[in-house]
Amino acid sequence: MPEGRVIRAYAGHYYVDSEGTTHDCAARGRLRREGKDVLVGDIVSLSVAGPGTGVIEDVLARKSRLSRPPVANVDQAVIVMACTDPEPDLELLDRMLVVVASAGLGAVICFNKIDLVSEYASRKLARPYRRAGYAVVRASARAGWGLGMLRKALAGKVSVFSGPSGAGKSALLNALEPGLRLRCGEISARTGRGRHTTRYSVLLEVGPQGYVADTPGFSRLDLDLAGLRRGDLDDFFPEFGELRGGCRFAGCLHHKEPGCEVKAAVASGEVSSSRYEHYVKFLEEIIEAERKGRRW
Ligand SMILES: Nc1nc2c(ncn2[C@@H]2O[C@H](COP(=O)(O)OP(=O)(O)OP(=O)(O)O)[C@@H](O)[C@H]2O)c(=O)[nH]1
Ligand SMILES: [Mg+2]
Ligand SMILES: [Zn+2]
Repeated sequence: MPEGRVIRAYAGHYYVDSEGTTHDCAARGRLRREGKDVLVGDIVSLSVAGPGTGVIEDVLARKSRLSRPPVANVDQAVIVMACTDPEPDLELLDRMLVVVASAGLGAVICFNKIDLVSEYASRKLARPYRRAGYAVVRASARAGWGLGMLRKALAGKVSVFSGPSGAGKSALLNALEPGLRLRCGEISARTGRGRHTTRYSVLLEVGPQGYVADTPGFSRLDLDLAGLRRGDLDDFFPEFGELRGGCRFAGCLHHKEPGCEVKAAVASGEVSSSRYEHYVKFLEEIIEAERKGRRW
């Protein structure tokens, strides 16, 4: 039985990409009775009924499931920050990196609008993240720079674009896939932001076997760190990784403890002080949330 990926769901129709064709499918009633809903992003098995039509027979196990937007099997978030206009919000970027990693997803950082700043400035922004081991793309949707790298990062994966309004998420998608401009317009017209009918999402095919959800993932609502434990936060700062072994105390939070190797690396400039400041801010937030949680 062929398998395919649900790229769009609308009013009981599921559009399934399988073997190079998009099939307009219904779902077997049995699936609903078994409590199996079909989400955009799902891998399904289908029986082909006629040319371009079929029936979804089963939903394969999901790797992940996002609720906003509702998409299954997302592999990674592409976090887009403008180098300027609007000014980059590095605290938001670092927070998103923690949230994305704790959701089990990969991250790609895209510093966009490099056409508006000096090369020195955009490299300076990217450096701490490159050094921490993140995949970083410096791009300009306007000038068409960095698109090859971005396309490569999207290939073969399901991605959501995240980042503040005005960073250039839509512009980048349109630059990546010129045919999208129309489809994007069409989709946003039909989704109509203000209406209450926005309960479906669409995957857009970008590059070879790459899919991007049309709705930005991770709104500010999803960026609460309260679910994390204080001792786990440093797992999500990859540049702390090997240093941690050198801290004097096992379970060092790299905050007020003496003999902390992470703090020493911040002092020597090896670890970015901006990244460390955000770590401390998040840590204090988590500790505060743990305190509140304990009060009853
Ligand atoms: N100079 C320059 N302008 C850009 C670039 N990318 C996007 N813009 C402009 O920045 C503005 C915002 O871009 P959008 O793509 O709409 O931003 P967005 O991230 O999709 O914003 P929301 O949909 O509100 O979340 C638009 O006026 C774009 O033309 C770029 O690389 N360089
Ligand atoms: Mg947009
Ligand atoms: Zn430490």
